[in-house]
Amino acid sequence: MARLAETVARIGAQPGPVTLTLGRTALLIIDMQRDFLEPGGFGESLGNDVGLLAPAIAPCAAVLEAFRAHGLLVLHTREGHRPDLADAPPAKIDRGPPGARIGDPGPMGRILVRGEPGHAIIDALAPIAGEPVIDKPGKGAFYQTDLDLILRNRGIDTLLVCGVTTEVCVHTTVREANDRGYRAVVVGDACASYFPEFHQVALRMVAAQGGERGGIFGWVTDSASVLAALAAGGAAALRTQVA
Ligand code: TIU
Repeated sequence: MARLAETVARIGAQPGPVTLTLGRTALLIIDMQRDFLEPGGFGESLGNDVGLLAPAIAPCAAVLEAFRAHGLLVLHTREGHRPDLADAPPAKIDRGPPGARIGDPGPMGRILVRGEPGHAIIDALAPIAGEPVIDKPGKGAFYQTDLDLILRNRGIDTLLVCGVTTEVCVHTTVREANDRGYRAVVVGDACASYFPEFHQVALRMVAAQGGERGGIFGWVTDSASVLAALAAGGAAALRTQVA
């Protein structure tokens, strides 16, 4: 009996379509936390307009819903630090303005500290049981985390990557994934940046220098293409089951 997990899907992407096995593919949602998306958190403390990240929420939610509906693996990351800040590099703490640095009290609790309200993933994308949440101290989701171990244990070879911000934590994670042998597919409209031009260029950088087998760091697609591919894959698996 054919299962969706064994189904091969083809997603329209740049620099060309990407073919993947659904059961070896995971959705990785990067840092969709209140601290980055809502006023009073880390993103705003760095001088950013957090409203610029809002357009990524609905596409992210749509892809998340489709992955859940198909029973595919979803993982979430959160950037943040231990309450004692023992894992926060002094250079990173010093970057913020006095009074609004990592660990300082803000409207959503201590800025970028685990367990505080601002550290939580926004309600619209809240993790559910069975979805690993990776707490990371840095920009990259592989740095000082057990993400690689979890992905290898699940037989994952391809990551669909959504989240914020495109050129910072999404890009760092995609680069780390690429060096570790994973295929990365960035869902462009499900990512956002405080700097729209950085968002655009970051996406172009992923798909540049590419050919039929992807760009230098992977592929760039959009949420509509992912939904279409999953719907077609689900239908194909069902047809094989019925036959
Ligand atoms: N500042 C900025 O654009 N991003 C970060 O600090 N972290 C993430 O991107 N998650």
